[in-house]
Amino acid sequence: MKTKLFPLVLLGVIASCICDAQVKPPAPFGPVPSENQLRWQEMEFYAFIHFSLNTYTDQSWGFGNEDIKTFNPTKLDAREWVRTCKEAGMTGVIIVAKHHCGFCLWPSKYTDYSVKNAPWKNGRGDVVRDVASACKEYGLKFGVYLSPWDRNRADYGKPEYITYFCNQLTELLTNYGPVFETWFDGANGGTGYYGGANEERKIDRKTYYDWPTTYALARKLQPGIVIWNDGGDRADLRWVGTEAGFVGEANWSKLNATGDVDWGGLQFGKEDGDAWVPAEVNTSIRPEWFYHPSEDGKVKTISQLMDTYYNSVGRNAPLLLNFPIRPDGTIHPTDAKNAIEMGKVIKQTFAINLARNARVEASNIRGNSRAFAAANVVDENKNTYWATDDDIRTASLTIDLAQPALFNRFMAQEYIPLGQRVKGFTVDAFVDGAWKEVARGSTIGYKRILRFPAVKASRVRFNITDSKASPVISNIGLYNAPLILDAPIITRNRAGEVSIKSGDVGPLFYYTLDGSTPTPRSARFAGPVPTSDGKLEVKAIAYDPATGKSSPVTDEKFDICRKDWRIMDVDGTEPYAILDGDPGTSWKQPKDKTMPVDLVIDLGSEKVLSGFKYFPDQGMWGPGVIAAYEFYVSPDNTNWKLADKGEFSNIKNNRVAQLKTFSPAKGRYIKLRALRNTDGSNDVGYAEVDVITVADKPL
Ligand code: FUL
Repeated sequence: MKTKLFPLVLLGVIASCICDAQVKPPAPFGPVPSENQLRWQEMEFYAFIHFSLNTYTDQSWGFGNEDIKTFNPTKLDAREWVRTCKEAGMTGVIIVAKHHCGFCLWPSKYTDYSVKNAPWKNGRGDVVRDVASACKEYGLKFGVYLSPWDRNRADYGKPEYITYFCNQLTELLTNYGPVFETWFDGANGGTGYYGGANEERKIDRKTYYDWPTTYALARKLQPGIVIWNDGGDRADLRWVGTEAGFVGEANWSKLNATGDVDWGGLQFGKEDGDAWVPAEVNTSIRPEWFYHPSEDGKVKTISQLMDTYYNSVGRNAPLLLNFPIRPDGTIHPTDAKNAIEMGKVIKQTFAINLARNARVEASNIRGNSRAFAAANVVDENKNTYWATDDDIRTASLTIDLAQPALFNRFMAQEYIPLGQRVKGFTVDAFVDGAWKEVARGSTIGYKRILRFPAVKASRVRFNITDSKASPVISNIGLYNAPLILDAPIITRNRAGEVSIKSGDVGPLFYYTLDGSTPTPRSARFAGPVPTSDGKLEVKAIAYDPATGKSSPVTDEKFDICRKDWRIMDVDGTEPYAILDGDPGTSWKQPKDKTMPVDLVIDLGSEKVLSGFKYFPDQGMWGPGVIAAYEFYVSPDNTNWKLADKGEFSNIKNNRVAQLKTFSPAKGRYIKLRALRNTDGSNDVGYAEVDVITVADKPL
């Protein structure tokens, strides 16, 4: 019997091999990445470094006439920078070799406006070389940013400048070893020093730089390079239309090869684009790109950084995170610490894939072939994938974890060498005998990660609900991320409803309204909490049910509810952003106003006031931060009494909420008069304005 069975089994194996061999892989769908783009996409997380004469002048954009003699970073150690990047889990570094001011961090042969004439190392330093060598030493890839706009050059705007630009590019792409990426920033503000001309120069962004020739040069000198460009001709990578650190929830790695791209195209890509142009999210660890001492208190926290990570790497776009260098040549310790901590959180989060080698069943397998089996998604091999028959557009995988496991992150990857296909999916967990949806998304691309509150289940279902062609999935991951338990943020909107949130997805929030300390036995926040019109104290904690750990307590005190307030002499609803309780939204006075600029508010009824709060706009450009003020109170919007006047000291350096108190004054109308802002212009903006009332106290 045995002897007879053996040849049969063998025959079966041979037959199935033949069958496997006969099932062809899916044909590529639409545009696909080049090898360089693929290699780049897998880098996922790498650094930008901004350092120039701006660092010494506290500017964002140098004019082009800044004094080289200021450049003396006595403690510069590029190995330290790169070590920080490596510890943060980054895979490369892009150094800003020349920013818009034209100053070169390498001793270019073609200009005197470079490190060779700086006091640093007696003119013998080369920051670009130091970074390239350190990258080599630590195994990180090296890239360069070379600003096309050059405010120093007399020939900027003329054809000669293009020769100069290409000469510089040649230096950078020849003398420093392999370069993985080059960045051609499209910013151009027009005005500049331009060799002493001090004028405005306009160029035609589409034709002036002759991008086809420049790209060809870059590719000839560095065959492995990817080119980033947000203007001009289509390059290998695209900007996402914001420097705030996110790409769209739907993110197609495609655009059309020609034609202008609108903001939506940058954020979301083009579903039916004919060229592979993936997104890169670039953002700084602080609000600005260059170092400003005033931002020392504004370094992104771990939960903000992780949010950025999920909104970039978790949405199919590598993250380019910037470190501004200080005048002494070092990275500020807070920036380094937070980046390294972020790297640790990423490592911990994705250390154990609970789905690895789990049993997986698919609703359809391409030709029933083992080559395209469901198990390929849990083998953690980027070169194998699960594929379906060609006519399939919806399909599902059921993952059996054998044991119930707790998880709060889902990761999926498409096999992008065959194009980007999926346009909708859901994730279900089998809980209490029924399937429950825990997360949903639209596109996947190279990598998609979804966050959701932790769920315990032994079976998970991944449903592709819509796809442009038969789905091809290379990897699936399930993880249990440690929650980041920041003290929660408590806000109260104009209607008086209280909301509680924190940077992470998953913590539960418990709160009290009676001044007592919240615990996991207090009221659980499940949506906006209506409150009465009066003063209110809310205390809250974030809580991780899996570990039983709590965050520090946030204790927020609110004054009267602002629902009856009316902002006088303004149009539309936008001004009410300053009463919505959200410091992230703001309103600016119309441009035609000149100082002093008044904001008048009708409180709806008479109140006894003893102070006010002003939260300045946190935005980067022209926020109109009030530096000197007067505050008036009136019973009738006609007769005004000055209640307080003064300055918001240090508001330029530290844009935090300002609280001013004064002797009680009765009135129904208030007027916040801006006398001067922090930059000497007429801009006036507000994120929030509030009052302090004296409860039922007769004057
Ligand atoms: C922008 C520039 O203008 C900024 O200064 C910075 O270099 C950033 C990365 O790109 O467009």
